Amino acid sequence: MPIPQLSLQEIYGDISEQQAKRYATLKESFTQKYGRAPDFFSRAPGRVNIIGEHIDYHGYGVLPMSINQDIVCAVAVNHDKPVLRLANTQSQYKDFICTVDEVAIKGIDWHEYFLCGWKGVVENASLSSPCGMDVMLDGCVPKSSGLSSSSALVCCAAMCTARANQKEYEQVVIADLCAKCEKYIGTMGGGMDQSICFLGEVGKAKQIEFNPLRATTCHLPESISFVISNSLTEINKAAPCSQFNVRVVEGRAAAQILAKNHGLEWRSFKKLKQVQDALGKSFDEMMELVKAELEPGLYTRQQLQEKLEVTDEELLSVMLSPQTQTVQQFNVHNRAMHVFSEAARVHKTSATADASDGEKELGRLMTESHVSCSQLYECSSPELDELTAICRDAGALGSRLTGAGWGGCAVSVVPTEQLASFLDKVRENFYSKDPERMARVETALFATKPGSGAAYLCL
Ligand code: NG1
Repeated sequence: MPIPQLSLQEIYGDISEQQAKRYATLKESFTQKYGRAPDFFSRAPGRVNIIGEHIDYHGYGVLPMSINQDIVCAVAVNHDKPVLRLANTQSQYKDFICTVDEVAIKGIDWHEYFLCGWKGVVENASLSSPCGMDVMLDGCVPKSSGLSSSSALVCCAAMCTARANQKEYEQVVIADLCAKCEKYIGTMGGGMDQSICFLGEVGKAKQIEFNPLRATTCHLPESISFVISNSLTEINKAAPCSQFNVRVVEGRAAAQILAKNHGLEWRSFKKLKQVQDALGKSFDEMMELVKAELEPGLYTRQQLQEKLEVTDEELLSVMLSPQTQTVQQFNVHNRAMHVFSEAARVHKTSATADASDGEKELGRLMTESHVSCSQLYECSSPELDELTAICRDAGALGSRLTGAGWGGCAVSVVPTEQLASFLDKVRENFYSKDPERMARVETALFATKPGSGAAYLCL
């Protein structure tokens, strides 16, 4: 399916006064800034991941939904001058300008995420002389909070570039392309965020599988609501040697040791799912192998070399990425246990979600996922542990961190009839005790529903 062109109503349902004002202001700011009206608008949503954390980059399926919080770009094409001019409605994000042959991604400023999407399309479509664009961006996905603001920006930029250069993409093709080009920024992530961004649908959570990329609707119980709560601490997963990138290579190390133990061509194994597929074993059997064959605790670089019978140089080339060349210690046992158990939880969720009592099972699996993220994957934070505990005490059937973690948001599943009292209790017990948290509670704590995927807008 190509990227659709939708009306505001098709995207948001009833259009609030606030939303109508937002689009009018964006149009006006664009015209003021560039002295002409925009030619078109692109819109890409953030997402919340219900379950399946840190397993997409190991090849496993995940269960996210797109949300109404999004990034919108107003765009006019520069046919006669090959210049990119980028501006943001939020003044803390500075203007950026360059010619199309000067594009360079050197850091992690907001405009560099835009350039990732631009570069992805330009390379994929082999555009030898891409046109210039004037762009004004307006975003309301909280940044670095696990709701995929970075991918929404990359995907939106790719859509702008495609339309400005008269290229049409199928949703799965551009999703795949965006997963690859976001890596220019320095993260080694999987494809969950870009996939749900394009494949999300109003009212539907999606089970996303990779290789080949596909999405099926997961029917969730009618009686529940999802609530996002932000711990109001941020992470930067793009930094070199960030914990995120370290986790990617720890999983890869586990995959390579297991592959070598079983006489496989271990150098070609980069993801844990590849090993499971090659061995033809169930999740439980893979967890047994992890217990039997990987040492709990940390492997030093020396120990990894001995295990794999390679030199440090070879370790650098077959296992470590440019971002993780200096990592010295690897917890392969716990990371692999998390990945196999979490992938199994995604399967259980989609198998049981619409059964009678499915909501209780979903809650239980979500809480189990949080414990695994916190204890085995070590991607939680004191604030997220506190917040998810408060959410469970407030009546959530289950609560877990969502997205990369180490800060950012939690997602809770709550019986809809208890939603109001749940929100009151979380406001009281997590936010109201701290004036800084309380000042941000309106945008930090909210119920959410599956929203529309990415679209061009008819306004
Ligand atoms: P967020 O929440 O946007 O930081 C990241 C990765 C996902 C996935 C999750 C953890 C990117 C762009 N996103 O998401 O692919 O691995 O962490 O489940 O790298």
